Amino acid sequence: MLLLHYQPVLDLERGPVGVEALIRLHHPKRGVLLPAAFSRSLDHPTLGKRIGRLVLDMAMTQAELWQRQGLDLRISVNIGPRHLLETGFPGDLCEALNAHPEIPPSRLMVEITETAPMLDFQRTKQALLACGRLGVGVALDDFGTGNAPLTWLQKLPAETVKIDRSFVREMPHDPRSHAIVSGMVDTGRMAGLEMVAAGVESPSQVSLLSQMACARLQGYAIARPMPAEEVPGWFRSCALHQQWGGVLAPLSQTCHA
Ligand code: G
Ligand code: MN
Repeated sequence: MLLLHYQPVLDLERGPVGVEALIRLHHPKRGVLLPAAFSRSLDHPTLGKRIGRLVLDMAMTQAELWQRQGLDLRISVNIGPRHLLETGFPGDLCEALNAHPEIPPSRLMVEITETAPMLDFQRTKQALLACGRLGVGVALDDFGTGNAPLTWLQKLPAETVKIDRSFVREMPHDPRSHAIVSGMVDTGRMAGLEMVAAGVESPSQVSLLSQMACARLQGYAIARPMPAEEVPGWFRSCALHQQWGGVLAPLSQTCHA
């Protein structure tokens, strides 16, 4: 059975801002499996699209449940290249939004990796423009690795960029990774983009990112992906902390899931 876990994104100045929906498979014998264990199904020509539609609907249904509990969360959904590049993708997005009218489209964000623009740049651009027309946000995920050129920052209609965890991981002990992250954060800020550092695992990474004024963080240092029912409690306990800048110690004691 497919299920979603949710990983919070923390803004060091404003507190927690949203969650990313992460797909998992509940295997009767092997327990909860990560996407790598069933990537063939996710990439499958027809199954990939069906899973994508299901995930959109599950995430929106969950957002609606949280909203009824007074929790207005921005929710990010990872969209695979097969689904994004289908002509029916904007229609699927529209359907998911229409099925959950209580959730404003701006609360939904679509995350895409480099694969879709590498396969078909123009079509990716059209799909992302369609997201924008619907009022849905767009994030470029795992940014900076593989073949993601800076032209994409220039030409793709995205307002959020997620800095790949490989740079964040090396940053404390590798000056080049530090320089790359710092450069990406500055470039993003000057371009009016919202920069999110992904895979933040340690207090030293948090303090370096905070010094660079990269306010949005996601990773084990903030919270591990968690089942939906744990999310309201996590947000409540985090709301008790008014000061976020560099305060990972109290954060990890109370908010670490
Ligand atoms: O590329 P994307 O951001 O969609 O990947 C999310 C995946 O990364 C999830 O499967 C999640 O479990 C994992 N993840 C989340 N936070 C961390 C982290 O701090 N470190 C590492 N190594 N993996 C993480
Ligand atoms: Mn993602």
